[in-house]
Amino acid sequence: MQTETKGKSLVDQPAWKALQTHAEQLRGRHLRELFAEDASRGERMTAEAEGIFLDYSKNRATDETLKLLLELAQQVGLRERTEAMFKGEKINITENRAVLHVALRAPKSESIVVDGEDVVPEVHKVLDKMAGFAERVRSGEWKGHTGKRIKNVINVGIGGSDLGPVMAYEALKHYSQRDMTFRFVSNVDGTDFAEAVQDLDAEETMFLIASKTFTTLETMTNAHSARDWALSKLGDEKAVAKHFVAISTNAKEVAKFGIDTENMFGFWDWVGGRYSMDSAIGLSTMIAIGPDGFREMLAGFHAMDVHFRTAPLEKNLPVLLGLLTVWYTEFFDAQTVAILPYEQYLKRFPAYLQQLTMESNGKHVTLGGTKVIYQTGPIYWGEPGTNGQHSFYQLIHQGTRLIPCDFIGFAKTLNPLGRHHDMLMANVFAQAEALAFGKTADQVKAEGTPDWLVPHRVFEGNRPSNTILADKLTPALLGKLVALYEHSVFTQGVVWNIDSFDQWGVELGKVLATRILGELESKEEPKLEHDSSTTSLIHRYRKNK
Ligand code: G6Q
Repeated sequence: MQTETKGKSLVDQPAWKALQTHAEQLRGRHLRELFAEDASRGERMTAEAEGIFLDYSKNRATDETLKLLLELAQQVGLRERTEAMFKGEKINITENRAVLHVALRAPKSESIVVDGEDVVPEVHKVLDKMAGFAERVRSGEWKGHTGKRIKNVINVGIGGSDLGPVMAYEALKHYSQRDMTFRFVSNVDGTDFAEAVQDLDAEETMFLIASKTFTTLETMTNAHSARDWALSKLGDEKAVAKHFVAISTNAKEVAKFGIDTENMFGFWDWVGGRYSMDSAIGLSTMIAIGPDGFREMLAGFHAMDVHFRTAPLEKNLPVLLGLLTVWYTEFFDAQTVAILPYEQYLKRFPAYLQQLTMESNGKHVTLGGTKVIYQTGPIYWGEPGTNGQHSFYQLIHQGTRLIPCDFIGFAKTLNPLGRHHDMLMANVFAQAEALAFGKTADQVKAEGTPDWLVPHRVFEGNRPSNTILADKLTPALLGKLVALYEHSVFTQGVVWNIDSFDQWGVELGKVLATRILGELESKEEPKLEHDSSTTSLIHRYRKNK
């Protein structure tokens, strides 16, 4: 088992030490100076691949910073660890699993062997089965129990079995079959299910029960409520076969639920939940945009995989993004990263990234099990622009915290409407500029501001951001964008020497509530053995429910 990266703790790597010293020197420097000293900075500190352009010049970093960060990547063995992932080695050591979301988008011609078996043909077999099914639903050939066409698709899942599908559906709505309705039920709060079905006709509704384990409390509860709802309207057990399909790795539980395993779409234990939107978990996406669109998305993912695996580190988009995140997290005490898409269709992208990044890198021990002595995964958050500008940007501009931002924008809109798109994009550029350069007291005074008001109107600037630009939002582009962040997260995890692919914190939540549920539901007064706070909350709830 690997303990510390190449036998050394991160903080003992020569590049880490050099970065510490370098960060001290750079801390007092302003982006205004860095730009003034170097006229080519804005053009030079950029990278482009697969139609994604990254301007990282507005970061508090110099060529020296990048050089040291890239050295660090080499010293921690980023390349070797990347190869280990792509080759199917069991890099998720706490679960003894390979980490092969890259196999989900590998072309048929590739071969990736896990436990002596090439997984690529299996991947394509499932994709073909999904495609056949999606076509039948989209064309109306697949009929509900009473012979009506399926018009409504409801994905029932949570976490990785929900956030990816919702995000992708919203992102690619423009390409979706518009005479169908897609909804997503995740919360065990009955309101989520009740609202999702309240205006739907059960005869025209299909449920996709998406759960890798098929044991997740929330999903199973919602799935049973869906079954009860459908059967109460359709009145026949046989209806399940026409209105329910399962996406899971657990055929036994699927059959127990009453879904014919013919109507089950499988995946594998080497696909982590938060890395599964391009597996069968993406069935709702495929029904929405069609198999061709889905394959375009996979091709986009794959193009970014190849870029990540082969492009030189200094031109490698995920590597650059990942290393800059490490830079701020470790040396500038940044605690969060704001994801700011200026594209309405990406409205669920920040929520999706929250799981991808925080479930992956929210870890406090190294692969070897020792407590880290540095910070790991930052908090990711965000909202689409320009809405955020009228709410939390105030704190990013003038608050006391350093919040690196990723702006995401497109040259073309999918909905041209007067001047809207130019206005939207003007805001991207203006915000990034204002954050970097700010407004000095002299500038504020020159505007005729009274002295007492000047400090309030000063913008310090020197607040870092990346700007990510692409042509327009397509299925392929979405695949590239998601893979960009997946591999950025991987890069960060390799530097921090943590297992980015387990989630013991989530597992804990899965068992904790069960005991209390019994106590809330028991007819007799339960004997409670909690702390005094939990005990009194349970008593209060039992009294008032
Ligand atoms: C993701 C996590 C977690 C998982 C959900 C749903 O990486 O493991 O978010 O996706 O808990 O799990 P099931 O798909 O097994 O229902």
